[in-house]
Amino acid sequence: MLVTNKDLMVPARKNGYAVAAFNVQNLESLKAIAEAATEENSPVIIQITPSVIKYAGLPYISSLVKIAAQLAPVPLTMHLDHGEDFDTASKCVDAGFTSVMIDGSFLKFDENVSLTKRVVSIAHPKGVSVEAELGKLAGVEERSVEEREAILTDPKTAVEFVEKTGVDALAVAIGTSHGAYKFKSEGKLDLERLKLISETVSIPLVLHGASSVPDWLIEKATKYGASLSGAKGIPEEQIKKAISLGIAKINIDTDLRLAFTATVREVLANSPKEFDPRKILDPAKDAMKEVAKSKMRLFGSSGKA
Ligand code: TD3
Ligand code: ZN
Repeated sequence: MLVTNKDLMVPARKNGYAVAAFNVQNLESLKAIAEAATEENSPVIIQITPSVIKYAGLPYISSLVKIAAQLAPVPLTMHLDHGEDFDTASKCVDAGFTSVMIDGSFLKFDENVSLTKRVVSIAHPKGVSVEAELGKLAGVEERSVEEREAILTDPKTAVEFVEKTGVDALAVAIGTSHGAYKFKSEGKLDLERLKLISETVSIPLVLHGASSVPDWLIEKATKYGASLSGAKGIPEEQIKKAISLGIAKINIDTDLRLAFTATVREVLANSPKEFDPRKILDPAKDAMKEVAKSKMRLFGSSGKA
């Protein structure tokens, strides 16, 4: 069934686990996630970025997610990830999304507040959840204290932002960034900052850029020809601590992409005579599913459907 992000995140924060939010691009990634959620008896957030809307087309991708939700025996949501402007969010609300993110993190505080409020004003009357972001997802290694303060989420401002906008979830910047190259040295989150935020902000908190980029995936991809030296993500222990401090939604894209393409490389390398796309994509879908299942277990959402 199709539910809202709020339906999934509020019990998660209350009970100390997090719901995985996985990005989908096509039939294979969607099936990987729906099957993972079914096998783990876990709720899951299916998210779509504006660039996927351009790639697949809104009617195609939203119809696929709706069918997946109808068929799945576990609760699924259809969420816009990093909605870039009011029009995109509004189109997704009209297309039946049950949650939208409006990412005004690049704007000045007051502009972020007013854009977010505008999205809340059209989403809430239709029962659609809204996620917003405060602070910037950028690497903070080797930066001065002042630079870090300008990038990471300020706990006092976070309370004010949530009160002024009425959002359902807040994405915080605590040292993560998107993609496979998050850190040069050891991967580390600003958990002290997260603790301060969660002491005063009671709505569910969201962790973007949360892929762990595990060595075994990099090794597999590299074995079959990928060039990914220097890739580094967030250690799983740090993720667990973040969940204990109020993170209730965790965005994962990179680890799924790595799992999928490493397997495509493996199949092509081992079966040079193969040219049936299904024979290449089905094992890749299964590899993606296994990574999704392991995230559900790590985040504690398995069995919570
Ligand atoms: O919002 N997302 C997914 C879309 C970003 C482009 O990949 C994330 O926060 C995912 O983060 P990660 O660590 O998987 O790149
Ligand atoms: Zn993100």
